[in-house]
Amino acid sequence: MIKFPEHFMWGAATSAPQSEGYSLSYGKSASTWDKWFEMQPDKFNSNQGPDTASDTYRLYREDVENMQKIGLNSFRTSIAWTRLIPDGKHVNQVAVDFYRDYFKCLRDAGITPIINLFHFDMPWWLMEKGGWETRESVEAFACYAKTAFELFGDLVDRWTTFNEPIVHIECGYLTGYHYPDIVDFKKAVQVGYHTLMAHTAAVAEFKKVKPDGQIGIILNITPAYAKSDAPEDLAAKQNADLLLAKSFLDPTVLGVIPGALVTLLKQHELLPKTKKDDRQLIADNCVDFIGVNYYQPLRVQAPEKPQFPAQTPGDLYANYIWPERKINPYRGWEIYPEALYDVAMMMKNEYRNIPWYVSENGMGVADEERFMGEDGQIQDDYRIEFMQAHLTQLHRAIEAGSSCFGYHTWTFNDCWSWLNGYRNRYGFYRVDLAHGAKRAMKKSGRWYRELSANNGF
Ligand code: BGP
Repeated sequence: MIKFPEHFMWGAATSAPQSEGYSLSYGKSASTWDKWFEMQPDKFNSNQGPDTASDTYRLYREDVENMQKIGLNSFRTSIAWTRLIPDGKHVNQVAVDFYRDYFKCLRDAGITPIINLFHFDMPWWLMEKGGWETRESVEAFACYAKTAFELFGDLVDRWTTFNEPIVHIECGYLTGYHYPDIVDFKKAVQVGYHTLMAHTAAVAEFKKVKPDGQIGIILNITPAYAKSDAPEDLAAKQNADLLLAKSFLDPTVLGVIPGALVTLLKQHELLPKTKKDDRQLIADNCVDFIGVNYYQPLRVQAPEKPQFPAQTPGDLYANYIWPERKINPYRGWEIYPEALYDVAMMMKNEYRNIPWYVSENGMGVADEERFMGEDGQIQDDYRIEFMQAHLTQLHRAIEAGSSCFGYHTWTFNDCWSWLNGYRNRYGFYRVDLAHGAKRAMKKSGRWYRELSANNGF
């Protein structure tokens, strides 16, 4: 039997925009998702917009009971900035009451809340001023963060600033999956820089408001795997590592932006606008822990005909499909549990063995009703196998000394997934949208209860 360390965190993650619903009710203002859906509903799978989330706003008490039934001892969700401070200035008391009761319910049930501040949900009022493109966003985020720490700091000890900052940068400014849906490498870098400074400013506020708490950031990282040892492929790997992993890991854990990243951006005329004191602020505000979201490895090769200076990241590295890969056909993502070992060892060997946890890992599958047994339960054995394979690699890394303190799956209830709506399901509980978002435990939920009770499998 594989046993995990004492007090290991067994949990699951979601986000406010994907779970709460009531996206424009109870005083909440629009985020870019609400506006984008209003402007271009056809972009969204089955016309499912952000209002079609899993109704957690209404059902959170039942959800907390359901968490207990599958043995969760910890849970991550986020606060919707647009619910808490709808106009950027005034706190919405209805939101305060909701989040306080939600977090209190979690604590009373023995479930440690980990609360995140930004999960791709940019307020529309700020987007109208340029969103993360403008430096004003840094101060606005710091003010929101401080407010949240003050309002909920007595109930929440562990906080994170951003979920996967690379994703809103790439998807919004390079690949068209998030608003504003443009392709502009230079703006993408500036957006990334302001996101980093917003994170840094929030950590600085946290240290003042809640010095006894712990703050981290959630990153989607793995080391990049090069197609071959040819120098061009290795250069592509280095570029990908710098842009996608080290860009946030180095400043947040080690307190410095890597010199090689600055050189690369300079060569390609992509350096962002900065302020004099930024470097010191970064150095002074490292995180206490890291969350690693891991779904698929990053495989790269040298780009075929790169432009100089680079117009997109595709001029610095190209994606590579490993011929032997195993794939989740619904999501199109490679399944490669070994990378979890590699990222764990990277945290140990290159990032001062900082405490970290797996903050998301999971498998999205379409049309899961195909797997419904006679008793009405979804028999999602594929998901159990997926978790077992990843946990085996994680355990190997812990045995080798990596400081991993927990494992959270994506996700607890089936939830809304951006442009993909409800196509792929990830939850331990099925959500029946046709019947008032009714929840039903899948086989994986039962398995997770055993896992958590035995602290291993
Ligand atoms: C992560 C995000 C989540 C979630 C998950 C699954 O990158 O943090 O918000 O959506 O991926 O991916 P998807 O929903 O695109 O299938």
